[in-house]
Amino acid sequence: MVFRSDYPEIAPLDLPIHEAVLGGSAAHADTPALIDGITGRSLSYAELDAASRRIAAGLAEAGVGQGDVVALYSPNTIAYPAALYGITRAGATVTTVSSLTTAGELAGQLRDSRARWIITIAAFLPVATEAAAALAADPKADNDGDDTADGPAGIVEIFVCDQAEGHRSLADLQASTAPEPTPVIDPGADVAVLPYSSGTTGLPKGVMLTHRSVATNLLQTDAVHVTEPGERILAVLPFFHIYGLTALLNQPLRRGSTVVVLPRFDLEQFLRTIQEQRIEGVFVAPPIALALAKHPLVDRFDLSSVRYVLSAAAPLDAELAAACAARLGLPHLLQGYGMTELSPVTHVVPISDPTPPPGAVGRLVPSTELRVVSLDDPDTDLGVGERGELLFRGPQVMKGYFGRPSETDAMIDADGWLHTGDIGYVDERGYLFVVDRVKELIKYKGYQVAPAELEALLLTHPQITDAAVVGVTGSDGEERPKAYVVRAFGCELAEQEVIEFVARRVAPYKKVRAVEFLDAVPKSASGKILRRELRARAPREV
Ligand code: 4UW
Repeated sequence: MVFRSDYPEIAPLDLPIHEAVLGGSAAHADTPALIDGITGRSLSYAELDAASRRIAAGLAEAGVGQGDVVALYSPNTIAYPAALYGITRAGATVTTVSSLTTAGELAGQLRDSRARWIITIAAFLPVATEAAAALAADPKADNDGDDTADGPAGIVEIFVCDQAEGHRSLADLQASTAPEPTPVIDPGADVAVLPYSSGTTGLPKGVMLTHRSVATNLLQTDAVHVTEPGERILAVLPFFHIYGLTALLNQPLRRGSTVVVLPRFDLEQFLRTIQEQRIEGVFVAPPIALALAKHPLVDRFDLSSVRYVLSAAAPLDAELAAACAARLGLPHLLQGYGMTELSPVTHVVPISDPTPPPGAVGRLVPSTELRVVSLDDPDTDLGVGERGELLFRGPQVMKGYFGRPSETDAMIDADGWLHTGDIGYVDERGYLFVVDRVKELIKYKGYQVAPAELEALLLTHPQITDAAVVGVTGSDGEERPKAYVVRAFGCELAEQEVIEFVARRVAPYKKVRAVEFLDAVPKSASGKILRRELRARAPREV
């Protein structure tokens, strides 16, 4: 059976994302759009709108135009959205980069996305320039695995949001006297954002989200969860990830809310900011819910302004959610479910439901269809209460993976259903429960870790002949990457050496947290790693 949303159908929102988000900003021109949670500096809606327009003019003058890709590589700052919407106003696509990235990872994303400009901050210049230099040294912009370069390689210019010797800043771009560009954007075809996700298998890939899919998903989410004009929400989850980009920027800025920005998670700072800024809406991933439920510091702050806490991006234990809610004096925690490839939202627990079932990730947003199919026979559709793989169809399904048609076809079938690799069931009230994953993806604190990426890296070690990485869930409920490694004959490689080898080369959240040595990695006849077998071997031991 096909599960359909109970909410009335909506028409697609055919607007560029900067219009969908800032088009109504004149109605709350003087309201603070963003407040820096540490310095207290703020930017009004009028200032944000004007800054994004001038940045677009400056970028266009610098050569950025329609069809170009600009990498936005910055922690959360109040300047981030001005840069983001400045890029889209210039008609270009934004590829968002993890602020924890290494130079090697950044070079890979720049090359794959064919980004030719970087907007970063002064503190990140060493990594950005090293990545740009790596590209210049190897100019072959091969995006499709063949031997021919696919397009112009190399970074034209690196801008900074703040100030740095030898680099133009956002202020310099805003000082441009060039006219604001007027690209003709086709919302259904043109790609607004290109975040990276490994999806169900393999390496991180550029997820093409059109203006229409991102804008329409904002409307879809409105049915279940609305932030109010003037409402203060806390933005500590990273803007580069689709959860932060949507829940902390696009959605609240569209509604005229005030986004209080923190650059990273520090529990004391987080709690103090909630108290001082009288935060009403808090968006978290499960590790923050855990801290809120258990950490003694929480009692020292006045958190009475908080009206709701919403958790998403990784499984949240129902008891932990209840403990967190009770501590904050809330009736329950809200949850949402989404995926980069789904722009990202399909389910949210409605803020208006006084009694959502514990553990549920939400109800279907409008104009979205869900099928639950048997794991044994994908042609068999399952009904209420039955567990299977979740398939979605709707306007929020991505356009595809950039430059990877076969990976796109493996993810979205001929009838338009996107296969998530998640296992779940729908209860009799229409609430979705996510119970497991059939895909390789590991989630560490809500961040994506692609096993294939770590396996490829491990295989570059001269003393490793084979490797497999799986997620193992610890007694605290947190999933962590664990490597199973086959050592070259006669080698004495130790666990710590493997951990350090990986740690030096990847963003901190991708670190391997445990290593076990094997004689052989278990594989199927076709050579696929039997990940379930490895996961079953080591439950709860990391
Ligand atoms: N419970 C269990 C959940 C849950 C979950 C996601 O990194 P990605 O591609 O994307 C995200 C997006 C999260 C998101 C959810 C709802 C929402 O409102 C919002 O923004 C407004 C953003 O995490 O990882 C996708 C994968 O993460 C897992 C699941 O495996 C999914 O395929 N996941 N939410 N509540 N698991």
